[in-house]
Amino acid sequence: MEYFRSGKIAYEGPSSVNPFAFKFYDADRVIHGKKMSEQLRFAMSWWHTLCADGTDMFGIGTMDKSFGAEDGIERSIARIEAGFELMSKLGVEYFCFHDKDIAPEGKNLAEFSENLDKVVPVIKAQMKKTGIKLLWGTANLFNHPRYAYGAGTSCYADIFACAAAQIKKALDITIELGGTGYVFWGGREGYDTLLNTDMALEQDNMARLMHMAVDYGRAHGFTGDFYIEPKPKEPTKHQYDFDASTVLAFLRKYGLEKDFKLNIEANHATLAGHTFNHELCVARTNNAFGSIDANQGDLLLGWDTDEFPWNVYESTLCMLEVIRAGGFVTGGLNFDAKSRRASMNLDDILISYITGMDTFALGLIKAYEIIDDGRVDSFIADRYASYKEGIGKKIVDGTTSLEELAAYALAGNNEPKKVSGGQEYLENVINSILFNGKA
Ligand code: XLS
Ligand code: CA
Ligand code: CA
Repeated sequence: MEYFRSGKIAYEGPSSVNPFAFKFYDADRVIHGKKMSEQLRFAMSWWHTLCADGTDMFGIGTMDKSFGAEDGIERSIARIEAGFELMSKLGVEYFCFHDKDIAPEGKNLAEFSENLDKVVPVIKAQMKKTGIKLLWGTANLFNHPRYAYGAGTSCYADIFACAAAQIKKALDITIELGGTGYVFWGGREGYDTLLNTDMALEQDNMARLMHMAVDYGRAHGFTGDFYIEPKPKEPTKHQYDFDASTVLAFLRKYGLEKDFKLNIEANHATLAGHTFNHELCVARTNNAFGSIDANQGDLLLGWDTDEFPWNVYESTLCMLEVIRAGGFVTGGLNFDAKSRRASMNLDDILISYITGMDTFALGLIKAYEIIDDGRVDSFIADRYASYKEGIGKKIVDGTTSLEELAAYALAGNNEPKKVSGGQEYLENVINSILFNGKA
């Protein structure tokens, strides 16, 4: 049975008008010594793609995600078939899942666990058949009413234990399926009012849970990375994992920095009042760059819209950071994105992925062009050249003091430098590269 009516999506080049073809993503094209597919490591998000039906605060679902099957295990299995068909047709080589996406929750945690045991072998067989791999797994610790006050940060120890049980199982599955990452996104790990919240205990407990996950994972053969995915708000007013810097401080406070890296999501960066590339740069310069949830928000809306990315400026600046970080190791570009509620057909899903993949393929091509062009990097190098010699070198080498610097400045080296910061020049350079007609 086939769910998606298109055949395998082919690369047809920038002049193609076929919506079911890639214009820029050419999986086997080698750029800077490595295939595009190996550099981009695209992943499908199970939840948005196979489960979300367009339900929002104001209305019921608009999309049929039953895949012709009754609710229950049969539907989970139909979703597996549809998901692997979609990934194979698109040439998406990885997927990401929450426990709750792949099996029905049943009446209680024990039944959920049994249901998971029924579907995991089916996923494994499809992985073997298609060669598609698991990028990362996670536990959904935010949907069930038991997690209304948080999971690892719940005020109730029994609920903390439920979270631990779900994490253990999701880690078992991640290991079983050979996943290279395990994500903590703190869905309800935050608070709405400090009037009822013991912030210190909640954060200590969250760290305790993460340490237990690391100990368990490492003892059971998980060699990949644990990731924290920052997000500033939604669903709680104040999420503990606010942004990359906040998460780094947390990891270091609790001695978790060796096992954890960051999973940066574009839409979460903008919700935190940052650019996407700011968050990536913070991760990279702290040796904590791990993976990316590729999507985009709408700057006119203050919430997490999880749109498929089509902004090539953003994808270019993102890929520039990824290249500077040395590329993905365990991570990849997971499309944590959904077609709009009014884009309700299965064709829309295909077109959404094609657009997202092309956007990042073009971003990769253009990021390398910016590097090869050299004007941006040499501008930055010139701008900081005073730290390469003389007093600047002494500052960088740590061989000077406040007294020496004061004497240096008072001796007359204190005039403002009327040198342009060059922002408009550099923006001009970026546009000239983006629109040079090469791709
Ligand atoms: C929600 C998050 C979530 C995580 C995984 O905003 O993006 O989907 O990526 O739990
Ligand atoms: Ca995400
Ligand atoms: Ca999101």
